[in-house]
Amino acid sequence: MNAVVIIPTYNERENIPPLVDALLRHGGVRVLVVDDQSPDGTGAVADEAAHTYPGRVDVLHRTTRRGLGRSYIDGIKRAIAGGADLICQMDADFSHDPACLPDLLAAAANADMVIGSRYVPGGSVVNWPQHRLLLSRFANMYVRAVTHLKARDCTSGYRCWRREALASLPLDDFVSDGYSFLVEMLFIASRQGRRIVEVPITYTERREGQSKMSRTVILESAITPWRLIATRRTSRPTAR
Ligand SMILES: Nc1nc2c(ncn2[C@@H]2O[C@H](COP(=O)(O)OP(=O)(O)O)[C@@H](O)[C@H]2O)c(=O)[nH]1
Ligand SMILES: [Mg+2]
Repeated sequence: MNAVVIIPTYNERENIPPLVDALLRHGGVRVLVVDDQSPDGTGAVADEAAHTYPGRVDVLHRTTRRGLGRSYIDGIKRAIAGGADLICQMDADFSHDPACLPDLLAAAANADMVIGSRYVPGGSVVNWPQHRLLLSRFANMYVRAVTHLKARDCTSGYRCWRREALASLPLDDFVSDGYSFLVEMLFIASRQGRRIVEVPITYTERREGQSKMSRTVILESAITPWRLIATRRTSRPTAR
């Protein structure tokens, strides 16, 4: 197996060393940290991890405008250029359990895109305050209602893609640059007729560091589904 896990980071210095240790226990897995010049020095901590695990940890230090979507675009391009067969996405904060990674990787044998899902049978959310859970449940209902996506967890950031499916997304034409990027990826993959499956995960609220969820993020997430259905009616797979 030849898999890369892309981890976007902004102020995650406490999380990166234990997360990298946990992920690299799985054979055939490499890690790509995409850091946005975190003021807390996450970039340097990730460089140390790269030094500890030569050839298995790579760090992309972004210097242009920060953003989750932009970070993923740069990371995905690097992962594809690096020849990975399976490319995963996960948060740095341990809300996505590294122990679930083999389930996602295994499910990619019969799917183009695998979603680590909180909202399928067997999935769950631990330690989230009521308002955060309601926001997430509402966001999913909203996205599904507007876009007609079938997935139960359209906003999950724990995912595994087969390389071809990811490489055929028109990354340079994406309309969202924040968290909505995740919904846009799923929407386009679905329009392209990709096989999308969900595997249950237990999502646990972060213990270290702080969430970057903000009003701007929520506003962009409210608008994006409408923009997607307005501008993406004709998306078809593009051979790359
Ligand atoms: N590179 C990069 N990573 C980001 C940015 N914003 C958030 N992240 C990372 O994206 C992941 C999810 O963010 P988080 O704050 O945990 O959001 P939440 O889980 O929705 O509360 C974490 O790994 C963050 O460090 C950003 O602007 N740039
Ligand atoms: Mg988080």
